[in-house]
Amino acid sequence: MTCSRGALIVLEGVDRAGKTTQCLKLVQALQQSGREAEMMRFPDRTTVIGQLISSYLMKKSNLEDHTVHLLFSANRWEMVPLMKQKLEQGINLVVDRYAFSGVAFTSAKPGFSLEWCKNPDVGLPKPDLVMFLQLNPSVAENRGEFGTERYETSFFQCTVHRRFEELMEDKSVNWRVIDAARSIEEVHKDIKLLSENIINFSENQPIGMLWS
Ligand code: ADP
Ligand code: 2DT
Repeated sequence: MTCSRGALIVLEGVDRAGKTTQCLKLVQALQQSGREAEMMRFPDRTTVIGQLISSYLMKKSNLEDHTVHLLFSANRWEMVPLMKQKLEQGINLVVDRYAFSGVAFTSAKPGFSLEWCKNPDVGLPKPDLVMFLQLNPSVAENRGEFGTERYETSFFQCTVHRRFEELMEDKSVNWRVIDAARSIEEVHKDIKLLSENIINFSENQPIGMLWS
């Protein structure tokens, strides 16, 4: 028996744009409507590579900038067999950050081009839909104090936001910009509708390869 595949749906955006809140709500809504759906997040801090990344983010260790970029990418590649298996089983994957965060954050550091940063992630399963939760970093700041992890400063977040905007110029990726300044429910309504549409559209399409 053939079964239609699940969709790969990614949420991106700067810190506190509401990605985690919306991923959780989307998975719940999809499940309630009878669809199979699971959430994933990157970095996945549970693996050996993820623990190296987590220690770096918590400033418990220092890693050279190219090295940590490649570790973030490796942390995605190590999940690819599982992701493909789930998608082929018809499970929709809702992913909190993906390669786009990888590129936006590293290329916000001096001396890193978008092109160099994209390379290690070329060929990853291509998301059927990437929703960018658009929120002015100054509004995001009002959603609570920054934490103590690396990258959690307004200056860095503003540069990351600009890099995301450059990435969104690439029309080979199915980007949708969501106004994340509205209420949680209003944002959710848009995300749910776009997701349901892409799930129906993708079910008989092959899984694509990112940036290739
Ligand atoms: P992210 O995963 O993008 O960092 P979170 O989902 O963790 O963001 O949300 C960050 C904070 O902002 C949380 O306290 C959350 O409850 C709050 N929040 C999320 N979405 C909204 C919204 N639309 N309006 C106001 N506050 C929000
Ligand atoms: P959270 O776990 O709170 O989302 O923070 N990052 C993420 C990178 O620098 N490169 C990547 O490839 C990814 C996926 C964004 C994780 C932090 O790590 C950054 C914030």
